[in-house]
Amino acid sequence: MFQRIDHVGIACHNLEEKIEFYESTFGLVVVSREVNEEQGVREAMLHVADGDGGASYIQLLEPLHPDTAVGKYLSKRGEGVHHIGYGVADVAKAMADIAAKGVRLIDERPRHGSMGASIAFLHPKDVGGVLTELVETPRH
Ligand code: V0V
Ligand code: CO
Repeated sequence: MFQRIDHVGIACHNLEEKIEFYESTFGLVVVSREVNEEQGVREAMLHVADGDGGASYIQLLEPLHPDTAVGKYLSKRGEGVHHIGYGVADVAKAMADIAAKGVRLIDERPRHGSMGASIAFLHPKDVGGVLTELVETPRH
């Protein structure tokens, strides 16, 4: 079902500061920046590696407001790993297959994600405390 780890999402207070840290410490390069109003985030994708199933990234996330998914996470837990995004070939099919196994979907239908992807989240309480995202990248 999973092709690769597409990205690891990291919650932070200050996106520009964290980008600077990841660039200067690890030599990673920002390949995309977006504001996603629906998800309540300002985010950047930093390319890590290319593989057979596609590329992998670090996604740095700054909340647009305190009352958002990432804003609440920061106030409760502080900065750190927020979610794991797995690459899938067909997000709608993956959602149906996973829901059939009793895992709650947060999204009833796929949403707009970074770099034109279709994304959907699984509830962390049904995945051992890990917020899990399904990512279908656009076909070229
Ligand atoms: C919350 N919880 C988490 C969590 N966030 N557990 C693990 N990892 C996380 N990131 C736990 C929290 O500690 C609570 O557990 C419980 O879930 C309920 O949390 P809450 O603070 O009351 O918040 P809720 O229920 O209002 O919202 C939690 C959920 C929400 C996961 C439902 O954050 C959500 O809908 N997330 C999906 C959307 C999202 O995260 N968007 C931002 C990334 P206790 O304390 O009760 O035990 S956008 C993105 O990745 C994009 C655009 C992309 O990749 O392209
Ligand atoms: Co993500």
